[in-house]
Amino acid sequence: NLAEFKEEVLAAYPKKVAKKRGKAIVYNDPDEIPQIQANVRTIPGIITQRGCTYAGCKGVVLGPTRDIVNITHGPIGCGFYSWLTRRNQTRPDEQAPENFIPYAFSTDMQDSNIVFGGEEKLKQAIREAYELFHPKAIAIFSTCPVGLIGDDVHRVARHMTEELEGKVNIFGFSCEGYRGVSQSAGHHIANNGLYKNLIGNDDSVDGKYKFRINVLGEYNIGGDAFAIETLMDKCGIELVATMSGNSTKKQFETAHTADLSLVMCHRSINYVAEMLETSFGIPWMKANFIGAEATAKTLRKVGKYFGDQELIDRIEKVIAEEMIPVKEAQEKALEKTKGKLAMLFVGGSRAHHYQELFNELGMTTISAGYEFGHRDDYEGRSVIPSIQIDADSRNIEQITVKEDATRFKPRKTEEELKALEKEGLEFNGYEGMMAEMKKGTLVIDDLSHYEMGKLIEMYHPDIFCAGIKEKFCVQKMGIPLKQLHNYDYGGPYAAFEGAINFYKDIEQIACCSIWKEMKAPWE
Ligand code: ICS
Repeated sequence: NLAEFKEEVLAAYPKKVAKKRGKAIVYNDPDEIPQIQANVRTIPGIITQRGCTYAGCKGVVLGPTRDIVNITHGPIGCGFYSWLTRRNQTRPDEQAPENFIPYAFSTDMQDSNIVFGGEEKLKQAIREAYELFHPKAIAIFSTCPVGLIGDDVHRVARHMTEELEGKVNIFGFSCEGYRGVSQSAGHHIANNGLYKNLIGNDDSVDGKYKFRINVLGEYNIGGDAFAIETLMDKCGIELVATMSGNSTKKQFETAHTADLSLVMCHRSINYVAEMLETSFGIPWMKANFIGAEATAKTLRKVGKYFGDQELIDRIEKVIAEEMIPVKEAQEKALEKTKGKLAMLFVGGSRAHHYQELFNELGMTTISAGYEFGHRDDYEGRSVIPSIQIDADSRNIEQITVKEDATRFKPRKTEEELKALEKEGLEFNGYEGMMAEMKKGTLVIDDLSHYEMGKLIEMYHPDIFCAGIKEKFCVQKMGIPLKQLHNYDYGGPYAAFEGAINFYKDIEQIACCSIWKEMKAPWE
């Protein structure tokens, strides 16, 4: 009985904490979506799943790009812990043979740099990186101490651009860990930086197909972007830019030449989708490649958008072919997975997207939540006007984006967009997690470690999805944990190919009888 959870958990908290946490623990009703508290500061002392603003900017958004040298200005730990733990993959090619992803570039700040300033050390790091690698671009990421002591990474970027005679594009990010309440602030800061420093720098158009799209909010974890690239190629659709899985500097710079943006992870990159529309006239649609049905639906949306019969036929053919092995794998897994229960507490979009895959496995998600999602990620984009802007959000730069004087070109007229909407396409919108969860399920934002333990103790799900910080605590309680950040060692899980991988992996993990033998050390 899920209804007992909230009362029992809140009873253990001090009064003030209970009041605040109470607003973040909500019973769902898809027909009358309740309001949830989200994107507010974590209560000090509570063990949160969240990461920091630096992680969102450097690790998440810029990290997966292979030919930009990303220098962390800060103590070595920040660079080390954002160094490939997310398993974002890349595949160098002739266009961009460089691959800096395996490196962890850091200024390795010491006590003396904190006392006397670290700008000189940063300049030296940039000189060294330039001499060694001659990269096309260098990005600098600020960590907490940089903001606290007042090092100016933007001044250093300007200085070094001059010193290196403009031969390399150098830019900085004020993404100090504490700048926002979570990594979500880092996404926003990164998006602003992409727009100011890269997007639109290169007007060249090449490629083999005439239907040209961007996939935004896809980071190639475990090879997801590879699976999407292969699928697009089969359909005859050009991927101009993926942001930022398996991406290159050039992809960012030419993204404005695409004719449609598909937005996968809205949370991390919606700002870029909007900027591309405002500046260059590229419409955007929410998309999802997690789940076979969702993938088919997304492809059909693209076909409808371009309205080309040849493309539509080709897409249908691909879907029909791909669905054969998908159905086979699904039926096999379903024998064991049907009726099992899942809980998902992940980031800002996967806790929602992965419910699709669990549905395909006949499993029910009885409780889910984001670490750092905003209310619209839960309740749907239509709530945005009613979200109160607080001091923490105001702390993040809002850049003004205008129509590009020469390159703004609406890809569809108002009438064409209206007609497409009539046919069922939705632009600039999306539903949140709650619309797709059952009535009475538990939605919890910024789940605390204590609440996680209670969920498991009270409801014994068959699988718990979260990250490395939770993994072994949960498994010691006898419940298998699947990491949905880096996929443990698995993946890809996107597109048709990924769905098959996921069915197999979940069947193995959630239906393995060994978990019943597990006893916690105190049992
Ligand atoms: Fe988006 Mo981990 Fe993405 Fe999401 Fe984001 Fe992070 Fe990862 Fe998670 C992410 S960008 S790193 S889909 S690839 S910050 S898994 S919101 S928390 S659910």
